[in-house]
Amino acid sequence: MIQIISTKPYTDQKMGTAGLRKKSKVMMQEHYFENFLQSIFNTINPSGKTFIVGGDGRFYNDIALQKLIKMSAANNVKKLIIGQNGYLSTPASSNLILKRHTDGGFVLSASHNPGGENGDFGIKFATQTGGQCSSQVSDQIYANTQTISEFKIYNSPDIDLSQIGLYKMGSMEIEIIDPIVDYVELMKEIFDFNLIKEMFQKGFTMRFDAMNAVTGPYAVRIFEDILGAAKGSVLNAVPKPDFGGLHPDPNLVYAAELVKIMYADDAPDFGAANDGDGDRNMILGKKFFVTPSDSLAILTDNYNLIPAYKNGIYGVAKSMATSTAVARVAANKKIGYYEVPTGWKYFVNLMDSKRITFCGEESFGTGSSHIREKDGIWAVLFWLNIIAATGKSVEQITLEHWKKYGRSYYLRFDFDGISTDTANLLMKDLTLKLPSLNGQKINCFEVDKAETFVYNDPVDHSSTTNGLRILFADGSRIVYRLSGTSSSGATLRVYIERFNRDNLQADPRIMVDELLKIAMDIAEIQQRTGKKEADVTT
Ligand code: G16
Repeated sequence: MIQIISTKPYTDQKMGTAGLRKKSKVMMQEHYFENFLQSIFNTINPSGKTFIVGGDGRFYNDIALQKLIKMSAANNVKKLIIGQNGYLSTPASSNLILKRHTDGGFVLSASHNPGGENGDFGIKFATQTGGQCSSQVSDQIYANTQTISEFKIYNSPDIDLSQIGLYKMGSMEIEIIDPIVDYVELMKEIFDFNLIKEMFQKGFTMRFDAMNAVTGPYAVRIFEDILGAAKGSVLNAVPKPDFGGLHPDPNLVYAAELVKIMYADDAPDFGAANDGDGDRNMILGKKFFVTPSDSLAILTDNYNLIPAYKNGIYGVAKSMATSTAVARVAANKKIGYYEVPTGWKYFVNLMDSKRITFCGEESFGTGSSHIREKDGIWAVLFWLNIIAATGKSVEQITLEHWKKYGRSYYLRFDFDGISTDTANLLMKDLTLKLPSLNGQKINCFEVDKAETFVYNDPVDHSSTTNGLRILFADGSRIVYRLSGTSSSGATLRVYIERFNRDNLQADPRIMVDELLKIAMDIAEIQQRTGKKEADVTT
């Protein structure tokens, strides 16, 4: 029953920030998916192991899942635990890896990238930690893709994934499970569901935009069925292979329907959105947006309001590019504080070694050590729990936070679709230029430090470089990075932060404008890319 099929390597199967992400049509090339999966198997030896499997329901999920099942059977995997209909959000998958003590898992998703035949497809591979594999492992997998000559696949009809139950393919067991139930149980252990329920009974209103992606069924079950939010509070609740044409990235640009509702005069009390695979979140109040960096700081400052954290938290971490708002909270609370490269995988060692409980990133990700991935619905429930416990609005909570700690005005500017060569040369030249900026005064900003960011992991002692940063004496910062999640070409990200202790309600765009000009000049962005301004600002 096991077929051994000859194949030839593809040269472009290097994982980025979070797994392998490509255009769907690239992924659909002959043996492309099979080569990559067999390379993972060749690296980790899956014999006798158990994996959690699911996806965000995007185009090609159904076909890729059947390939994954058949290749697992042929590679002697002991058992696959699969979400019904192939659905599992990234956080639900991480939870199951830990809860069922499996050897890892696969989520078929390109996360916040658009789906469909002309969109993107991806594969996230997690280890038994519940977090995505380390760069060392992904380097080995990539090396394997460069020499692969054959893959193994079981010759068998497709498995029907619509029915919960136990099945077999050869000697491999297949368990099809409800993708939601274990996740709901976990959320109930963390948050005060009764308190939130009472708030909805008293007339509190919310909208959650699932963006036609995987969190729809989770959100309907939790917010509407269990907590009692009004029916219809969850928008775009049915996962669709092309996300109904939406770009499932929960930010002010792409979650346009929700933003329109939340900025209307009759806006509900609370708004939130999640991305394709449910690990990102955006938080909105009435005509009010909370940046992900501020959200991390506010959640950390209010940990004592949440049942699971009320006895204390270990510490907090952020990606370097994320604003420094949470650093001030950590200093005030006297808890550990860490800055890591972009990529949730860098938080895993810190969580496993109990150095941190919370972590977050500017890219709309927040989470805690309840799992080893960022968690969109967790962040929404955290906010609902704070609102229920304090009786304050999103805006009030945020304004009070700024009054206590000052405000980091923060925006990210993305320059998309640059040729890889242009982007790499820009970063290389900028790296060489940075030391000459040290101590210089640019307009009214004095450069304190200009450097390549180097992260030395305190647990496994690995060293990673990620991005360039210019730190100014007044606490402002400019950070440059190339995205590791583009499916083609390069995206240059420029992150600007300007700290202010007193002027708390200005327009962020105006506040960061001068620094943006400085950032564009220093990196010669217009001369090198032809772009006068960013394609997307978040
Ligand atoms: C992934 C990673 C995040 C990262 C984000 C953006 O998120 O898990 O850690 O912040 O990509 O990365 P980049 O700036 O390199 O594009 P997701 O939600 O896409 O899996």
